[in-house]
Amino acid sequence: MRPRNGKGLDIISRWEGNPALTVEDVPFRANTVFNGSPIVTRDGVYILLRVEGQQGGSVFALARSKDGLRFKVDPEPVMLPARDGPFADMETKGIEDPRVTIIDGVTYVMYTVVSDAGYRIALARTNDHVNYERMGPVSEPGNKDGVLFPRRINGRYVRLDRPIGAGVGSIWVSYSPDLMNWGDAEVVIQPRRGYWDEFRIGASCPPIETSEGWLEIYHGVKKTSAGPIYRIGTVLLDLDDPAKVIKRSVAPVLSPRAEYERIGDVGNVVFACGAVVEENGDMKIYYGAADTSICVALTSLGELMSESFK
Ligand code: BMA
Repeated sequence: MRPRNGKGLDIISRWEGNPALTVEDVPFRANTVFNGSPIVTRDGVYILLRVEGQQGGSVFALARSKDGLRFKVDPEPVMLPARDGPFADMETKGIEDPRVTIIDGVTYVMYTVVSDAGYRIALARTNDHVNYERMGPVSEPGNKDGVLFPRRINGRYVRLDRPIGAGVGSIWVSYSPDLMNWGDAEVVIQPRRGYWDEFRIGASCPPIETSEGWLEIYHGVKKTSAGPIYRIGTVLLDLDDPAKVIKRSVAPVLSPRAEYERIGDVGNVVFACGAVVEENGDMKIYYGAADTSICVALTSLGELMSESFK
């Protein structure tokens, strides 16, 4: 099927220059680049990228752009798995899927650390996008897809995450006084039987504040006889109580259709880790395609809010 650019098939449109970044754009030896999170800076839009090395584990690299579309990757990775100190045992198999959130002017990265003992969520912060200070692990093993809300709610920091409980992957919310100790967890949404997100779901982008609620762009997985299909959907959460769901997209907003989403190390995957909303409401969603490249989807906040909840 010839992929069309948007309407009729998907709610959001693919940038015509996709894939925006492939391993050919990475100036050091690597296998793939995917699942990156954007950061709006004074100098343009950067993306903190997951780059998988040829040995199999992932590191983070920084790509910089003026326009949010055409990126140049820094010559060296900015964050490598810790090889000594307290974090080394947690990161033996790499660091994955960074999600960047700025809270009170501080840039935080929630990411997944992977070791033989399992995966868990960790937190780091940076002043310059190049040097990262590890703050610590912030979950038990068996939890990933941690995304921080960009402000406190009722005095507490808030995050969404995806603990695997009884084999079921649902999106949960939890709260913290200090970003390190988390509790009062509640389930927010669960996989829906018979839907595109029936097998497993997880938070994707850090929640976006709108006048109607927190817009969360999440991923949903359906198992098929040919393997899983990862798609992108939306859910709107109450501004004061994000465990309360206002609306959830019935259909996905983006499904793998383009060749670069269908074919790659893990085919049939679109996996967002962040989005940028510009002053005029235009929106760019950054997603990994087939665990092999970084792509951009274009929409506007108004379009996404009106189309995805129909
Ligand atoms: C998820 C995450 C992502 C990955 C996706 C598809 O579980 O690990 O990093 O893109 O699977 O392989």
